[in-house]
Amino acid sequence: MHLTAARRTLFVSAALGLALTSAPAVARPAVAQPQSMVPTNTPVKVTVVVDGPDGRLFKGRTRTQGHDVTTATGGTHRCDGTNGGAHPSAVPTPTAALDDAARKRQFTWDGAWYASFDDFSVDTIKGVGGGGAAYWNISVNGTPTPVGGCQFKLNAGDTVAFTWTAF
Ligand code: B12
Repeated sequence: MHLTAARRTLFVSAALGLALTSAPAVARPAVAQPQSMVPTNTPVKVTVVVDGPDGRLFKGRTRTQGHDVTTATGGTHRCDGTNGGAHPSAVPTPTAALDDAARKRQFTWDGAWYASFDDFSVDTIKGVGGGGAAYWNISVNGTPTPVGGCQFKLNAGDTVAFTWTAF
């Protein structure tokens, strides 16, 4: 039988459509993200504890990420783990967590800025300082941090403690 050009086109199109719809789905290979593109400063929930000379001054869960911090004595500086080149990209940090808890629960803290460490020293919390006899120790999950509070990376669920500690 003789097929017209139009019929032939229709037939070929239908056959092609059927072939395409019945073709098995091809899984796309997972594309690995370069390390530099993985977001590291996603907000995390941590517990912030402040223990003073006469007992607990604060304990609370705080949502935090690395951010610029402003203190009366030290001014405004980044506090996101890139301080001192500690981390290649921004991360949540202990001092930023203290800052977030203080803002949320409306208590004060202060700290001097040390350009030599590219970090704040946490000097007073809720008006309590060391008075030359003590300092605010920073620990994460019970271990004192080997670096200042803007250089250490916090992970979700961590407990960061600021503990008034006599010399
Ligand atoms: C003595 C000392 C302290 C004393 C300082 C007060 C005092 N009465 O002397 C105290 C006990 C308070 C202290 C605390 C801490 N320290 Co300290 N400290 C030192 C040490 C051994 C000597 C500093 C010194 O006297 N320098 C000589 C003077 C003339 O110079 P200065 O610039 O005026 O010194 C001042 C600063 O160093 C400042 N300071 C001391 N420690 C720290 C830490 C940070 C992050 C900042 C910003 C400032 C600061 O206090 C000094 C006196 O005013 C150094 C080690 C070293 N070799 O430098 C570590 C050192 C500076 N400390 C260090 C650390 C990690 C801390 C803490 C964060 C520990 C913690 N997990 O709690 C805390 C700070 C917490 C906070 N509240 O912010 C690290 C800093 C590393 C870094 N890259 O951040 C160092 C280098 C030790 C180390 N691990 O190698 N410290």
